[in-house]
This record gives sequence, structure tokens and C-alpha cells, in this order.
Amino acid sequence: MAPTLATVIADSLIAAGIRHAFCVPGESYLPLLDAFCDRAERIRLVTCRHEAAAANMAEAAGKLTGQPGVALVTRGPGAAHAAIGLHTAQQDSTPMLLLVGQVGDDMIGREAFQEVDYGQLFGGLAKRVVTLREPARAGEQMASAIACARGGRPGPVVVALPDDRLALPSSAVAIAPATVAVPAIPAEALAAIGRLLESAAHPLLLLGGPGWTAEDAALAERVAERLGLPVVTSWRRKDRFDNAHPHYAGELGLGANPKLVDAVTRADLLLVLGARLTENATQGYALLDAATAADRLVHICADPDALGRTWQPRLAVQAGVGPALRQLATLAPRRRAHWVESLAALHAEWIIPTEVEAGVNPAEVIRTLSDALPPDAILASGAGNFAGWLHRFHRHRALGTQLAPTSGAMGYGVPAGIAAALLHPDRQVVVVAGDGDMLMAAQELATVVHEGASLLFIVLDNGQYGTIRMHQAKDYPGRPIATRLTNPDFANLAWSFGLVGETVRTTAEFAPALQRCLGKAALIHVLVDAQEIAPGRRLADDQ
Ligand SMILES: Cc1ncc(C[n+]2csc(CCOP(=O)(O)OP(=O)(O)O)c2C)c(N)n1
Ligand SMILES: [Mg+2]
Repeated sequence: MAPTLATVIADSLIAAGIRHAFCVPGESYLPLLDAFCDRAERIRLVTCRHEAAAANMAEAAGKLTGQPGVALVTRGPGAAHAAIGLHTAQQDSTPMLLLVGQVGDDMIGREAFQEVDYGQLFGGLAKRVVTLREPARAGEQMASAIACARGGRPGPVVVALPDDRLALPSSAVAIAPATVAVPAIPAEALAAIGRLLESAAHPLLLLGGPGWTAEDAALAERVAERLGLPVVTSWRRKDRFDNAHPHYAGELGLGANPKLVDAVTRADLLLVLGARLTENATQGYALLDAATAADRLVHICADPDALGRTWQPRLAVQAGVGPALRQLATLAPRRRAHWVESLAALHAEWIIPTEVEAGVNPAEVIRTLSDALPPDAILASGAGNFAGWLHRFHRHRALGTQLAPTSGAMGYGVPAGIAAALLHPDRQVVVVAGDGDMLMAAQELATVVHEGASLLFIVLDNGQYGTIRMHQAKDYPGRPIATRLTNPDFANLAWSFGLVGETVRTTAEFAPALQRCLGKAALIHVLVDAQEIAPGRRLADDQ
């Protein structure tokens, strides 16, 4: 078939090394859908049941591959549904492309059927919004959009597709976008960091952010060992460092270990690598203040906008994670065994499973799961108090094993896990969801079966939007409202879609159920007592 603007788009994705795209089809972009017919061997088009899920799957694929994750959605309603994936890609700094239909140039501006101004709708979410209207420039614009999504601080790019242009013949060639080399730490700054590390008694290394490779994660271990540094990971970036490594001290985020927070507050040098200093990682911007930042913060980040954003560090360096780690590994070795061990001990104590007064113990469930999984298993979750057990008691052992939105988006874990299972059919994928979280995306159980994916869903069902209930109990005791939920029988729901379903009513029932479900497309419905609101904590009031 002769090349068209639409075929150049599909070929541009392939040229960039993208192997999966996630869609809900729409009549607004039929020529592009059609282009996938002849390219099925080179790029797999996954059919989803909701655009939020397609966008979340694309975001997860972006996280896992480092290439932009691609979602294709129809104009207007499809675009509006997909917005949540863009928000997560923005907050999580994930490269992503949203290819979205648009009304034809012949009628744009009349508020035609499903017309939306994407510049206005997505202006605050996307790094760039481009419209492909000139067939001869399609190759250039696609490579540029992909380069934009990957470059600097990665993020989402929206590509609008006017429907009267897509089938036009195109002379453009699909071109692979350039890879931009990330800067290294300038020699003077490296020497200054070396001096600060030399004189610090209680320094800490805080890891996070995008752009990590497996080699970087291995190098981070060498750097921590050589420089005598305890390691803390930023919120929902636990897979940047082996959680079983003797230098690992835990995660800074919502529900962080108070003793760890205290230790970070007391550290005389905070070496932040790759991470932005976000609200949740900094405990509501309370970890530092203007004076202490100027004194003890060293911030290395590829994104210049993250440097000096909230505090003015002693040293702020624009450098990529990989080059920075290679350079830090050349600094003079230092031993701080007591300091490292004391923080590791805090962490070891923190991950001892907490108790419950009633019902299944989610801490034991996660510990059992964590012990049973191979180190490369991928864990996906959305938002809710249930994630507190997952993040605290599961040990991530390798990079690319955590899919959790720093945007706090409910409904993320289900599609993210499905994307992971499709990208890595040889690895065990587990979605841990709350009852609220699960039903924001349960329609995608159909996608699991339709696409032949194999993954396990664990639903921690406490019959409520527990997080909000917890806040109500604290701020409005005795006045719960809008937080109680009436749920389906999740095991039966799973069976009805064609998955295996199990129900677990006691802690002891979980391990055998898990053994029966690993390696299959399955769901385990775990009934949790509504009063057990967080690890080791019951609701403050008794309603
Ligand atoms: C898309 C979205 N909507 C609403 C919220 C607000 N919110 C945060 S947690 C939560 C409740 C989560 O319920 P569930 O998944 O059952 O987990 P639980 O807290 O009960 O463990 C809500 C409504 C959100 N974070 N994201
Ligand atoms: Mg719940």
C-alpha cells in the first residue's frame, strides 16, 4: 500500500523501537488503525475496554521500557478518558505518546462533533501538543514528538490527528529520534562532592527519578558500599535499589518509617540522585528548610527545573543518573559501618509484619507473596491504604519491578499490570489492589483474557474507600459518609471473565491459594476487616 500520513506514524513508532501500543478504537482515526494491520509482526496493538486503561497501560510500558508508551484514542470523549494517564506520566516523569483523533481541518473551529482544543485541554499536562496536518512532515514531527517525550525530564506528548489528513499520501520517511547524551558531573563539582562526603559523619544517598538502567542500579550498590552510604529510595521508586541489600534503609513517602524520617532529618549530608524532591518524599516539604538545605543538600538531577525548585541546595548539579553514578564510583572509599548498620536495622525492624486484631493480616499476605516471588516479579498497584502494606512489606530486588503511580491515581495497578504481563510474558506479574482501586479498572479483566495475558490480581477488600474513611475518622469522628462500598464477589467476577478466582477469609488460607494461582491468569479476593485501616493501626473511631 502506498505510504500515507497514517502509515508514516506507525512506521515512526517502529523506527523508535516501540513494540506495543494500547488503544480503544475510534472512527476518527481509522486510517491509523488500518496501518497496524500490515505491521502486526512489528508492533502489537492491544485492544482495551476504557481509554483510561489504555493510557495507563501506555504509561506503564513507558516506565518499563524507557521508550514512550503509546496510547491511541478517539477524539473528544476518548481524549477526556485518557487524561489520567497523561497526569501520571507527568508526575512520574514517564515518556508517553497519546495519539488522539481530531475533527478534520475542513470543519475545525465550529465545535464540530467531538471537537476539543487539545492545546487547552492538555496544556497543563503534556510537555507538548502537536497536530500532524502536513503529510510530508509526518516523519519529522513524529521523531520530534518522541524525542520530546524521552528528552530532558521525560513526560507525555499529545499528537492530534485531523481525520481528513490521515489517509493523504505522504513522501515522508520514518526516522528514529536522536538519543540525547545526558550530561556528567563537571570535574569541580565532583571534587566538591568528594570533599563533602569525606567530612560527613552521617550522610545519606536518596535515589529516585526516571532514566535508570539495570547497570545503573548495580552501580548504585557499588557506590553505596564504596562511599559508606545508607540508601533511601524516593516514594514509589523502591526498585532503584535492592531492598535486601545491607545498605538499604527504606522508602521515603506516604506512611514512611518515622524512625527513618528522623534519621534523614538528622543526616549531615543528603545526596539526592535522580529524584525530584516531591511532596510525599519530603514528608510534606518538612524534611528540609532553607537554611539546612543550603548547608547539607546536594542535588544531582538530569532535569534542571528540579534543581533549586523548593530549596536552594549547597550544590545543585545537572547530570544524568548513569554518568553521575560512574563518577561517584571513582571517589575515595569511606567506611561508616555503624551508621549504615544502624539504618539497616531500623529498616529490618520496620518490615517485620504488623499484627491485626481481626480478619486476614495484609502484612502476612504481602510477606508470603514477597517470599514466594522470583526477584524479577513485577508488582503493580494504584492508590489506597492497601498500598501501604505492599510498599512496606514487599522487597523489590531489581529495577523495573515496581509500577506504582506517584500521582496517586486509583485504577492504575490493573492496567499497568496487564501492560507488564504483555511486555514480559515470561515474568510473574502481580497486581495488588483495594476494592475501590480494583473496580475503577475491572473491565480490563476482559483485556487479560482477550490478549492472552497471564497475571495475578490480589484484591484487599475492606468494603470501603479506606483511605478516605481513615481521614474522616480523624477529622470528622463518628461521621462517616460516602466511603462504605457494596462489592461484588470478586472471585466470581474473575471467573465470569475467564480467570481463575479464589476467596481468602483467613491469613492461613492465603499461601495455598497463592500457590494455586501463580503462573495463571487469576484473582485472589482477600477479605480484610474494615477496622484494620493501616499496618498495625485500627480506625480511630468505631463506626
Ligand atoms: C482516581 C482517584 N480518585 C479518587 C482518589 C481519592 N482516593 C484516594 S485513596 C481512595 C480510596 C481507595 O480505596 P481502596 O482501593 O478500596 O483502598 P483502601 O484505602 O480501602 O485500602 C480514594 C477514593 C484517588 N486517589 N484517585
Ligand atoms: Mg478498600
